[in-house]
Amino acid sequence: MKNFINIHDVDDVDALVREAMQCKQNPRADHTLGKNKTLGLIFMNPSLRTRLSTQKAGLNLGMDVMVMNFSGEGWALETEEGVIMNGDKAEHIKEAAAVVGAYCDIIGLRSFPSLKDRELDYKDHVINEFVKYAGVPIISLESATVHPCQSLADVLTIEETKQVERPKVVLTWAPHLRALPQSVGNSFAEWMNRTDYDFVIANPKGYDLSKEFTGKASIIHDPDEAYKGADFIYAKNWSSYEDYGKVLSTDENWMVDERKMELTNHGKFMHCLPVRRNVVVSDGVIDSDSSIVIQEAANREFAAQAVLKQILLGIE
Ligand code: AN0
Ligand code: CP
Repeated sequence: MKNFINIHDVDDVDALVREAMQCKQNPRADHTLGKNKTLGLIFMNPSLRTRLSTQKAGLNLGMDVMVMNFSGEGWALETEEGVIMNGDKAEHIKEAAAVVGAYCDIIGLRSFPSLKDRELDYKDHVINEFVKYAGVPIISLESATVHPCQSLADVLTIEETKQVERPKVVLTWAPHLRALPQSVGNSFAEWMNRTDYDFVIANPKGYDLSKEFTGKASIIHDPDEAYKGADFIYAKNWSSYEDYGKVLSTDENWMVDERKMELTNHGKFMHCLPVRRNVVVSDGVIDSDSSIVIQEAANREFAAQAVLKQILLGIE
């Protein structure tokens, strides 16, 4: 594997999930593989899980790890071509990417969308500029459009938890006060399309994700209908793709609650975290035995490790 930007970088999802399971069984088994290799983790936005799990994964493989928050701590980056840089941006992304690449063997990068200009966001310009100018493999730690490290951990979590061969998995939109990216939903959908699960997306009208990511999923606008018989309820808020970046609804009927979970087949509750309690999910659900959010977050370490391992094997 050269880069890990989205699902198209993965030939065999099953094999990568099996790799992550092996990392989980013995995290230090390959602790010399990354010796004398440096992992740089660059964050343009906040993070708890991605930052710590990817750092831990690098350490498990014997890598040296450097982390930098660009927002607030780095120079403000200009990302457009050909501009006269006489405004508030001190450094161009071309130099920044090349310089980080000079210090690192692999770079992880988080860069959220603006949620203002759909066409620009969906070009995923910042991460693609890093791919172009850093000269080393790039791992997406959530870009403007997808969050593949999260999705790999999600598939791993479903695989180790499912009670039936072909579970019904429901990605449900849930309310939120702020405008959030579509990345987690997009990514989960495109990874689900590479599995054999019965995959359903439930969201209010006006919140359909791009077909580029939803693929063959059935899209339902009634939560009760979607929850029926579900083995997994995967909740996430996203702002509108159609009316780009807008919060069109905060309808609390879409919050994951005990009543709707009763409609499922003893369904498990999943969320990538961070989650707003009693907005996205009720205390009763997230504190119940059906919640597997901590297992899911813990699996981020092994998902990141499987990806790092594949990339390290490619650069040796
Ligand atoms: C981010 C998002 O929705 O993309 C990160 C999730 C992993 N969430 C928030 O900003 C709350
Ligand atoms: N799920 C996830 O990516 O969490 P962080 O934003 O805390 O990294």
